[in-house]
Amino acid sequence: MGIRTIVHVDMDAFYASIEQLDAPELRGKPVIVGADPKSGNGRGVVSTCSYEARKFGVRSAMPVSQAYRLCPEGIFVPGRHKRYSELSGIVMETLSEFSPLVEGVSIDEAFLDCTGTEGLFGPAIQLGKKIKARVRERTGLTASAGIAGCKSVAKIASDYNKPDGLTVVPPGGEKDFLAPLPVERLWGVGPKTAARLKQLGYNFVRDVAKTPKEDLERLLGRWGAHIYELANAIDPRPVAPGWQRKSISEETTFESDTDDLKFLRDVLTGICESLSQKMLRENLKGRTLQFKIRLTGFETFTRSHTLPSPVFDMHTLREFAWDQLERFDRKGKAVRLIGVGVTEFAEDDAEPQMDLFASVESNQKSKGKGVVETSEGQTREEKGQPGNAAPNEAVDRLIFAMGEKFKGKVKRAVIRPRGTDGRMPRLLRQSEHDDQKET
Ligand code: TTP
Ligand code: MG
Ligand code: MG
Repeated sequence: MGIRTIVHVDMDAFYASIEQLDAPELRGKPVIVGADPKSGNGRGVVSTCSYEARKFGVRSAMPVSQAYRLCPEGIFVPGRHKRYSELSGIVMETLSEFSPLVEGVSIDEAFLDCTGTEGLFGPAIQLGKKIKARVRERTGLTASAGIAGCKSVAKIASDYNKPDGLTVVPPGGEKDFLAPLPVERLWGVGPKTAARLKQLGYNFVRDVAKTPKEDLERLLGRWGAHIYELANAIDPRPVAPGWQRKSISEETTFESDTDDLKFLRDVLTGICESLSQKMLRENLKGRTLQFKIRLTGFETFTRSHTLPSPVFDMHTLREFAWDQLERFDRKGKAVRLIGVGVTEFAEDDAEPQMDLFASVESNQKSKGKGVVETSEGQTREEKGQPGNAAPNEAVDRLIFAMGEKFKGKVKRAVIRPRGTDGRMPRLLRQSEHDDQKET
């Protein structure tokens, strides 16, 4: 592979900057996006905060109560996810002006392969300046960019001089750039691996880089080889275009810790319903289900389970979540947070075997405005296998489609095999879906 020009762009304090963009009175102030701090008694976590708030030590994922203690004068705001994804879309669109190879890695960051664009945009430093200026022009927000010959170094470079930074690592300069950085800066080295490395006497990237690969493998197992390569700026991974969400999840932090099993199950049901609708909207199906639980004292556990084929239906999610909740040994402790997630997205490979015919009653019935009759415009055909997960998916799809159509609650969805007579169709599931809900 020849020398590449890989750019990594990451927006600065993304959610908080958007809040400051939309409300000028927040500019220059410590803005903290996340759960309601409730005068220090709030129970959720911080999503992110403005750089003004970071001076006080506030960070992403910190409990809001702690953020409140560190920064009582902070302006706490709840998140507006629709607005954030809208701007994320504009950012990604803007980046695609610079290369057809743009890989979104999260809501606020992307890789671009700009190899061979010197003629158009000039040398790397000019390219970086142009990208940042264009993002600013189109969104009013600042981004930081890193440019290097591979993804892992570009990623570290974009973070090197935040906010509003631009760091260009010249071809061949990658190892020198990485050498003095602490090991935790390596992309993919989490807190646990970093602690282990330090325990073994590897504090800086240079310490890892000069150790023979075999020694690292012996000390760290399979990870050893990977870490050796990262430290030596060996990363041939291509920029894979397309925005690819890698996981989706939802969680709830309780007002006060609870051990009420019925309540916990109800909360899980709500989470699974909402997750399933989101997955449907984004056309996602995942093979690995995750359950997260946080107990009194902030101890957090996750459990995951991989299925033979990908799912998104709320029944499967709920069955999994309820089962995990029941099995989890809390050692008598109450629950502070629970959540469910799905990863390992994949195409569905189940064979559809039977056409199903569907009809829906909307909530207009309950308002006395009459039932939505099953007729051309109000039915949808779904494919599925009776008795398996598929009909559930079909019902979820249907409720979603009807919810969009009637702009409100869909009270009931019914599915019956196509071609049966006009008698009352078999009811597979009842559901309330409020489509106005912020997702
Ligand atoms: P990041 O890019 O990690 O952080 P950031 O953009 O807020 O700040 P930085 O300048 O350091 O890049 O994450 C992007 C957004 O994702 C962030 O604005 C909010 C959201 N997020 C969470 O909701 N929870 C988290 O724990 C993290 C890390 C991010
Ligand atoms: Mg960011
Ligand atoms: Mg980011």
